[in-house]
Order: sequence, then structure tokens, then C-alpha cells
Amino acid sequence: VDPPKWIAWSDYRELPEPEMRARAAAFYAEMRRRRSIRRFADRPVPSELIEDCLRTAGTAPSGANCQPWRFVVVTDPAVKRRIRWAAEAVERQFYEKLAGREWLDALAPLGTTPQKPFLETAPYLIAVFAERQGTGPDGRPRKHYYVTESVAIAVGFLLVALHHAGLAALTYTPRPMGFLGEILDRPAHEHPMMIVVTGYPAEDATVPELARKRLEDFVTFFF
Ligand code: IYR
Repeated sequence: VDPPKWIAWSDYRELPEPEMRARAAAFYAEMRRRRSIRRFADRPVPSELIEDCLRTAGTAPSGANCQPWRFVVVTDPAVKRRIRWAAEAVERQFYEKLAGREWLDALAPLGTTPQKPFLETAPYLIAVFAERQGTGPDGRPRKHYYVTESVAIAVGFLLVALHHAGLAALTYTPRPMGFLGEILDRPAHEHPMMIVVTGYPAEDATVPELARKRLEDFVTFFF
């Protein structure tokens, strides 16, 4: 392994403290407006927008910088239809058999059902896969580290980027999700993690009135 080349971090920009405070507050004000929605408009979204948001996702930190994420962007109506059919089949099983009373009770406030029309309505389905291993320069399998954490951070970046760009999104996780790799023809070492559904919200999109925890209820300042 070659020793790394170290360069000055010239991209870092220190800001005056008042500006830091203003930016932190403004960013929070923007992020608190984000919601998951389940009804999308079928209006088209420029692909450049999605590409830039995916570039942002690709700036996420990752274990040993393996960047073990793979995003498969789906717009083809026929493929979206296949994904919807497969997803609704596993959802019927989930709601009827797998979930159980406790889980269904926890989901009740979200009003979710086995029907997933958004998988066809939304212009973009971004299927997220985790590469359990990569390929080294010699073409041999190369181990990846902290794969789940790394991909989850990248998805977080993606959600922030989409919201910042003015799009709505939903993280969607049917279980089991093996059908996703089959439909999208992914290799076996890629583990399906979720589908990020994105586009404009439907005009009549509603969201449940949910409360977010207050800072004191999820942060401990340990001095
Ligand atoms: N995947 C199912 C159920 C579901 C589970 C959780 I945890 C949620 O936060 C939301 C839904 C569905 O999408 O209906």
C-alpha cells in the first residue's frame, strides 16, 4: 500500500462566530420543515437535481473511506411497476402476519397500509444498496468496514440534499427486500438497504401531526 499524500485542507472556511450562529439556526429552521410524505406528484424532476443530491450523498464519511454505497436510480415506469408489485406482496405479508400487534400499533399514527402507489407516482425511486465488499486494485475482493453506518450516513446526506433542493422524500423499507436486487440485477454482495422515493409532493399530500422530541429529551450534556 502506497503511503498517503497529505495536502492542506484549503476547502475549510472559518466563519465569524455570529455568522456561525446564524447559519446553525437557519439550517435548523430549514431542516425542521422536512417531513416524510407518502403521496407524490407525478411531475417530472430535472435529473441534474437528483445527480447533484447524489453527489452530496457521495461526500459522506465512511469506514476506511470505502464509500460502500451504491445508488440505483429508477425512473422507468415498467421497472417502478415491478418494484411496486413486489413491494406490495411483501407488505401484505408484513401487515397480515409478520408485524404483530405491537408493531402495528406503533405504525398506526403513520396511517401506512400495504398499498404503495407512490412507488409508481413519484418520478424517482433511488434504491440504496450496501456493498458488503469491494474490489481492490488487483481485482480481488476487498473488505469493507462499518458498511451499515457508512451507507446510513450517505442516505442522511441525500435526504438533507433533496430537502435543501426543494424536493420531498420518503425512506421506504419493505421487508424482506431481496426482490430489489433481483429486479435491478444487482450482484449478491450488494445488500438492499432501502428505497428513497423522491419528487414533488402531491397537491393533496398530508402528513400526520407528529411531535419531535425536545432537545432535553434526547440530549444529555455530560460534564
Ligand atoms: N414497511 C411497511 C411498514 C412500516 C414500518 C416502519 I418501522 C415505518 O416507519 C413505516 C412503515 C410500510 O412501509 O408500510
